[in-house]
Amino acid sequence: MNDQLAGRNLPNPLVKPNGEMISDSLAWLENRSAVKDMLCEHEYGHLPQRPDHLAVEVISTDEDYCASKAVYKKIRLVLTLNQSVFSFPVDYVVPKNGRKHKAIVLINFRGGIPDKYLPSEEICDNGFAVASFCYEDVTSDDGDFTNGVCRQWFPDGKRRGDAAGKIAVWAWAAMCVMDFLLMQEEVDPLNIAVAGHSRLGKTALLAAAMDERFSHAWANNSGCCGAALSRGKAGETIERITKVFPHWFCPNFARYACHEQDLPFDQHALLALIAPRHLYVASAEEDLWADPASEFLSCVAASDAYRLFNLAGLKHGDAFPIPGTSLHEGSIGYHIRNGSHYLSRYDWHEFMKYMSR
Ligand code: GTR
Repeated sequence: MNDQLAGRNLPNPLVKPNGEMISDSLAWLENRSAVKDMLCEHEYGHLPQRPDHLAVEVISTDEDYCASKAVYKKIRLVLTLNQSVFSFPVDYVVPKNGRKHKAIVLINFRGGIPDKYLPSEEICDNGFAVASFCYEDVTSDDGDFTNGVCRQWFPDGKRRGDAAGKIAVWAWAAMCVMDFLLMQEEVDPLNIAVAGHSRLGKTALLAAAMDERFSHAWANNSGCCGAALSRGKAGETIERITKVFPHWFCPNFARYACHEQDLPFDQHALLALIAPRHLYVASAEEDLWADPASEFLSCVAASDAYRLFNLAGLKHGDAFPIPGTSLHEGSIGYHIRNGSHYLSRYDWHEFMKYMSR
């Protein structure tokens, strides 16, 4: 594994720009904001400022959801930003047994429950609360920055080189859902995960890197500019992703198309920002566009930051894991399953097992 990593020529997030080595957890925590700034400046853009005020409007309540095992609330989060108001809907389901529950924020492709990516009954049966929102209810998945919440920040639709891309905006919205969950007394505030699949897996990683209130991050098949290393990556590359989805990133990121070696970091720096909290990366064997090997190696590389906290990071063997393998012992969890790009029941069950440990 070390040979494979050496071949990628990765910048070390534990070395400061002045060459000083970070060798303990305190120095790492002090340097975190510099690493965050670097990722924002060159790749995702700076996240907009937090709302001045957040209110919750309940649209409907079903006290008898799933044979009365759970409560299902449809709500709107009403955010005040510089004197204007923006709101978006959230679906919230919580088991009905008077206990405090671990919770998951799912950034989803669609609203409403259940959904093919959101098996709400099984999630409750495993003892979790879940709050999910549709990413396009926050802002559209295209280059138009004048709609949804983006209208507040980019009235003429123009962005500076380091301004938020859409991934940063969706991550910002996940942080607002975290604000909501922290107001729910049936939620355990120390066990709240952020999760997403594919482009929304990239988003979940950014949300957890930026917001330490998330105790767990789960990126499913997140690939390029998500969990996967950019240097030496197979499948989707920075050149391709910045051509097809330039709006996901800040304008500065286009510089690195075909020049990943010039980036002052690689994706394991994003993962390292989640240390010492729990990180979970899931790959699929046939998802070669995302490149499972680059997702796995990135977890191995990010483990250095966990070791500063005397944590193992990813506990793995000498070979690349084969499909059907789950590595659940460390503070970084990982699995690879058979099949293609998808957020499956298998993925949910493995993640919930990991988060229940
Ligand atoms: C693909 C994209 C990937 C991934 C995926 C998705 O087309 O190239 O980076 O994010 O979309 O979100 O479904």
